[in-house]
Amino acid sequence: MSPNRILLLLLFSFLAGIRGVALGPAPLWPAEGSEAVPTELELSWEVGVQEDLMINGGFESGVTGWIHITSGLSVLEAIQTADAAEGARLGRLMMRTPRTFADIFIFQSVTLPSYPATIALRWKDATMGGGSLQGTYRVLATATGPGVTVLYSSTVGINDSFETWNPHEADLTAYRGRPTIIEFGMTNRIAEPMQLRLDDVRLEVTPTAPLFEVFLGTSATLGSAQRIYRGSSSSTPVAGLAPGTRHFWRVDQLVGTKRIAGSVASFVTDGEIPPQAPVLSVQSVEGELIRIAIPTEAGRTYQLERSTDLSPNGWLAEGDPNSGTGDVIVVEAAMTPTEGCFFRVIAE
Ligand SMILES: [Ca+2]
Repeated sequence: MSPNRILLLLLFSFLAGIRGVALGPAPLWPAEGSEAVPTELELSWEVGVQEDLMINGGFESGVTGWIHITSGLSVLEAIQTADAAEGARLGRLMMRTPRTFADIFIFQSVTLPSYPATIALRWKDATMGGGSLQGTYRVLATATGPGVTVLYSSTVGINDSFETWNPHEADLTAYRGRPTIIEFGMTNRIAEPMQLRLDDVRLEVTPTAPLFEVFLGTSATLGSAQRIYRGSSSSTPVAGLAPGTRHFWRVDQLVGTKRIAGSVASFVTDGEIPPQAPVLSVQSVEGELIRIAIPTEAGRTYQLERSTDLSPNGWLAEGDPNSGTGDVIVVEAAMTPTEGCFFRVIAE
């Protein structure tokens, strides 16, 4: 490693701290915002894979994040892609003036997470040269400890074409927990133009055997009181949920000593909210007149009944049924204070 690269490694290790917001598990079912979800169901999720460690790996923000040491030899730019499905732009690294035995390269320094995980580098490329055996193209990982690994290497020839993107994957698990330089470079052997196109460069950090904790409640605030599952499964059954009610849930992922919280998702259960039995209260008693307050819902009727002894067949209607208003209504009834009696309301 050249002194230049060591210095940059130190510099960018520290910038690496702004990256790496780990992703928590993603809900699979019910999907966020689902409605008419059964009140008995299996919640399921998938392991949270961290994918944001590279800066601008798709070159959609120009060449931001990519370090290009040029010495005037090469040009790095983000150019328009022909295929809209690939995003708007790709990265292009090319010789400015064809020269023999010239190195051109770009890199990023990334601190790979230290929790138990497999780490894969994925990218796709297309190369083009102006002569047969034009040069070599390689992808390297470098860190103190594991040293330099050639993740990929090939010859650049005249027959290469930009028509086809080549997808690649390389294992970086050995670099776990280390500040690592990931470099894409070419060496020219003959004085002909040479070009590398890159897109969708990303690191995927997949936790090894994570534990999950699942929280479920009817408020978006989910704490330990709402925890319904802890274990290594990717699903858990739940039953007896309130119908017609919005539920909130979240899955946290525990890897090593690290907790990675998922985002809160919500769904609405099927069915109507069952009507609540109204709770009566005595508003006032004046002589032989009692006023009873009944909380009501619009669209329902409320029939006050009275009994002197609470016997099952001893209840008698008191006045006419009252229509609910959505508010508290007050119903008056006559009673003899010295005898006492019981009131109830039948809501329909
Ligand atoms: Ca892109």
